[in-house]
Amino acid sequence: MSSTSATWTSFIKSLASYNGDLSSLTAPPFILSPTSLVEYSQYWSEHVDLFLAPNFIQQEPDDIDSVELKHMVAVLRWFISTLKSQYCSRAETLGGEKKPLNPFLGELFVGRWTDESPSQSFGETLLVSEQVSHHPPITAYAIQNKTNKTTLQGYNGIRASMSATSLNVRQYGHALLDYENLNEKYLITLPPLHIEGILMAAPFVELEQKSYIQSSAGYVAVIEYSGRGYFSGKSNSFKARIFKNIREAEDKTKALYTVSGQWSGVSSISRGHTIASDAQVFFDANNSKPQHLTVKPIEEQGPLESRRAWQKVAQAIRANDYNLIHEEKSKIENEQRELRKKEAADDTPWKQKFFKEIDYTSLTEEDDETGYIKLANMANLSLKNILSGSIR
Ligand code: 0T9
Repeated sequence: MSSTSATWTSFIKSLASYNGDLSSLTAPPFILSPTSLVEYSQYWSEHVDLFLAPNFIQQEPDDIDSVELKHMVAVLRWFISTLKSQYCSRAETLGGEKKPLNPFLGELFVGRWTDESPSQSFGETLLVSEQVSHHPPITAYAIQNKTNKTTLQGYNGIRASMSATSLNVRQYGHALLDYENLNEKYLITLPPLHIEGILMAAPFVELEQKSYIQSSAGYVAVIEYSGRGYFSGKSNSFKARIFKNIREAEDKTKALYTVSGQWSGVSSISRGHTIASDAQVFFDANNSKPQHLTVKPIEEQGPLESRRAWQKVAQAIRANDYNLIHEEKSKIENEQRELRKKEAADDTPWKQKFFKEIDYTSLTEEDDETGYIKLANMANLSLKNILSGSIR
């Protein structure tokens, strides 16, 4: 620790002026991850069964709940199941949160989840993730299951600022989930977070405040996050409430369902606004292993594909070879600089391969084919300030 503590101290100082643009952060090698941020989109679908679950829900004659409400509960369960992958997987595989590789413009990550269902009713689920902006870093992604006409698409950016002991991160962007067979869409907002343990060189993520899931059927889930010493005293805690609509959400006693527990562990669900003593298990992250996607072997990947492009840097990181990391990174950065220069000279600006940018501020609810504006309005969320959870 002693030899690293000096570099760590200077790294913490550089964090003080960090704004979310990864290229401005020079971190000591032991905190570097060999994985690019463009890969993080895969965390949305490591529980494919839960992602597709709403498609397989049957309405029974004696059901109290509408089928749309049952879908909402299933979507919330899927969302909660994504959180451990999203926010704990580096801690689990690398021993702590690490600084991801900063994706270059146009960097791609593609992969697929094979059908592991006993009935073979899932079919394949595909992921394509593309770095659509470099300054600041923005990743766009789509996860699609054609068999069940289920698609998740979204984009992610961050804004960061350092406080005395932690790095505070706001995510901007949103995800849209479309169950075409059910004729239902869901808008998902992204929770703010902070990185704790920085002073001890043992960083980890804690989620905070709120995020929302708005269903096109009206139902809305409000998810509140808390860490150690807040309402349960445990890290990675949350409380989620499902309401008939956003108006009802002003009064917590109107909750149709309440879910409470740890998103990285066990949570329970009860009907109504309190957790009853006979509450059912909602999701148990310890008992539900993530299904990792499969990616082509590196030799078969194209030059823009993340693992191929970063292969040498990743090897250098694994070997802890500081000079080599720097050398290999510089090659990529210089190549990118040349490309931008050439594009400027030829007047042929870079174009996204898989995604198109939509200016929602110039669209009306009717013109917007994505359904985003309608859902954002239903949830009372501001369109301009897409920072998650910001009520207009
Ligand atoms: C979208 C997710 C996001 C990306 C990461 C903040 C962070 C980069 C963004 C928000 C995913 O869907 C979910 C998970 C983790 C987020 C990362 C955690 C993290 O620490 C990094 C930042 C940029 C750093 O690497 C700072 C250095 C760090 C090691 C702390 C000292």
